[in-house]
Amino acid sequence: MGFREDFLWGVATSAYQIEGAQNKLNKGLSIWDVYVRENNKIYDGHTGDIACNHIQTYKEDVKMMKDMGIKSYRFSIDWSRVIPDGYGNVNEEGMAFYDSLINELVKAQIEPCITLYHWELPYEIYKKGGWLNEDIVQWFGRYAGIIAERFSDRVKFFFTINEPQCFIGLGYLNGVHAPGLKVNLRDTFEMAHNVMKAHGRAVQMIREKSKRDVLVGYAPTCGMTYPYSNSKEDIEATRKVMFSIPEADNWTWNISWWSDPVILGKYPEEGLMKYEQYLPKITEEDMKLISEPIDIYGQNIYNGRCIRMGEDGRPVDVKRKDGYARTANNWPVTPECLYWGPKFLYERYKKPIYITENGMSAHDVISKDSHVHDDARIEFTRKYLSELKKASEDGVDIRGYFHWSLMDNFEWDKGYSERFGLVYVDYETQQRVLKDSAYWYKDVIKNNGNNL
Ligand code: GCO
Repeated sequence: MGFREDFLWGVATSAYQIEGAQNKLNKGLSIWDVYVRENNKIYDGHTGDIACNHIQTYKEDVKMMKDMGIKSYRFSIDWSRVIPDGYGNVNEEGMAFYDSLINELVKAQIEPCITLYHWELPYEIYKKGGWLNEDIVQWFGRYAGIIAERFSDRVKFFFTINEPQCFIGLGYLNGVHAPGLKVNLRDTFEMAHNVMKAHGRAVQMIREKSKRDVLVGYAPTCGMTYPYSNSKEDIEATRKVMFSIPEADNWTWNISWWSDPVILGKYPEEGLMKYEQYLPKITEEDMKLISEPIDIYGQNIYNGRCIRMGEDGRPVDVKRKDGYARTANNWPVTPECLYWGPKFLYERYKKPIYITENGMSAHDVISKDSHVHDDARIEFTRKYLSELKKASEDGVDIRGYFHWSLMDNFEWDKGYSERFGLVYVDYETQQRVLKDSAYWYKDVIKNNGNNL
């Protein structure tokens, strides 16, 4: 009982959020490099220029992970660092960095998991239309193949795209993430379709170029749902809401539009009807490409909505009580979503699940005793992991958990004002301090979660 023997206990980061050295090692510009320089877009004018300086400290950072007992590290490759314009020459200096990082991980017996796209769209591709230009399907595929060919001898796990909901929704609808646009709905649907085709092409290329059998996955996100009570009616209402299709003005934030095509090979009927007037041409060939079989399914899960069945037989959102527990960035603390989310996802998609991100932001401080006492993060993670364990015991095929994040980092439009790490980063000195939660997590890993 509990978690599988070979459960993958990990931590996650992404390139722009930690690497720094944005204009070094012959890196090309990405949309984030440009966006952070626009006026008033990012909290207090912060940028990822230095971030956690990971490009220079990666050896120490890997050692730190080893000391924390971490079994697996999910990191992303910055497309613009390895192919500066996105489609042309490969930048050896950029490749050499990831090569060396992977070697360090292997030496430390930490399983490397690569995310290919955690939002660093090469600026040159953006200038050519970015996700609206269908050529991106081939460009992204080529990039994926180059990475697989070079690293698959040491890397077994490849996740194609991270949170398409966010980079399309926040980047092109709400305009709060790079490139900061508010475009029309038609364009966003077309971009989304290209994103999924690019994912499919990447899966093909990873298989074609890999030097051995690898595991290929996808890492979307979304608000989960959980029932108000264990009554059949509430559970049914919750399941329904989880896969429901929102109104068009909020369309990107959902699960089934982004996962049904990839895993089930078709867009959800409800969406095809609701969004008909905005959709691009969708061919059978597209659907075949999009649903190129994957091995594993990643989900970034942070919180969820509580649902019950209403008197009139329609699901309703249960209002949270005043003073409901929230993290520093005001996200509700809803551990149940790590039970019900994976359970519903597994029922529908029947793929092995990895929680590719979960964690919380807190206003951490270094205490007088030089430690960081982040009890709230320990309690948060204990509760969430206990729910995940329950799901695993109920037969949901859960294979791994990656805490977001290894260390405090650049939280997109919020800059460095949010701290998500198990490790505290003093940005002035680049000193790392293991928070109490890091020691606690080490113990959880050692006991395979049996001491939660
Ligand atoms: C996301 C990204 C991460 C975030 C994390 C906390 O979910 O937006 O994958 O890069 O930093 O989720 O917001």
